[in-house]
Amino acid sequence: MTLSRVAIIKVPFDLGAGTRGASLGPDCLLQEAGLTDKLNSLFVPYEIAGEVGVPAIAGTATEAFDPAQLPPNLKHIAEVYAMSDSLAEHVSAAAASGAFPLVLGGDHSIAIGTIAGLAEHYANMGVIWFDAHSDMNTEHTSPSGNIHGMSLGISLGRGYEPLTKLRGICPKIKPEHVAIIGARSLDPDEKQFIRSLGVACYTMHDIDRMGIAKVMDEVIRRMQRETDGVHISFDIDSVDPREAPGTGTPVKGGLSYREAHLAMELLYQSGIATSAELVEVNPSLDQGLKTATLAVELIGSLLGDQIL
Ligand code: 5AB
Ligand code: MN
Ligand code: MN
Ligand code: MN
Repeated sequence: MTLSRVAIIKVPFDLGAGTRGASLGPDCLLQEAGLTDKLNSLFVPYEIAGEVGVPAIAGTATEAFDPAQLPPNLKHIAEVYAMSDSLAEHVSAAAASGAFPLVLGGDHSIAIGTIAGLAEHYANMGVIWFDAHSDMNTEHTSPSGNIHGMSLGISLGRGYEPLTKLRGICPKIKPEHVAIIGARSLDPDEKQFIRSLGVACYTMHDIDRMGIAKVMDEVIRRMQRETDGVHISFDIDSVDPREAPGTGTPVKGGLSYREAHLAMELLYQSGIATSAELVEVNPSLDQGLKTATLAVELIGSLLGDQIL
């Protein structure tokens, strides 16, 4: 991993989720839960390279689509669109500077902008998507209308066109370069889509059977063969709610504390990661700083914190 410099981009945005509060994530992680201290202790050079909050929605959004023609079931689409466009710009600039972009959410809709910015630099980017969910709904299949449940599908070119075509490249990533890890709550149409595209989806069933080490070895080897960069999109709800209660859509039966850490440690050792984002920590639902602290520790493991 080229860790010359980590460019942290804060995204205090939670309008893609059904529950408010993930917007408190970036500051909670950096300050209260000690991410800046962690990076200092690891001697990882970093800078705060930008912040994208809830944008003023005049302008950008209305150029891309006619608000009068909006399909239903896309909650806060104008804000999500404007945030994604601005975030893509920040991430693209960070990647262009040679830094390792580290995006702190925020809800998982922010992956639309992160991946859009990265796609300007990688023709065959791999994405490892740690999540209890697959986030592959569209406005036609979503049971909630919450865009954080659509971001991986949108990056694969499926869904609302102004978002799939954001900044020109569509699709941003190819199905054969994606691996979902930790899935245990998939909507019926998402299952169909995963099967029809042949997306590698390591469910909790697979992890129980194979062990997380074998799963990671398989994913890492494939990424090394077939991709020119690898983005780690880590939804904290991939981890079991006993360890990560502070999140808006918890699902029991998730990754254990050590499984999550081992996955990050193996990624660090492989050196394949070129960017990362940590999403869906909701400090207002947390038990103290339990979930935020876990998130900081996992980022540490991804960036080189080792037991010995
Ligand atoms: B998350 C659900 N599939 O679409 C939907 O936390 C949940 O970013 C989405 O993974 C969860 O509303 C989105 C039921
Ligand atoms: Mn997610
Ligand atoms: Mn999730
Ligand atoms: Mn969630």
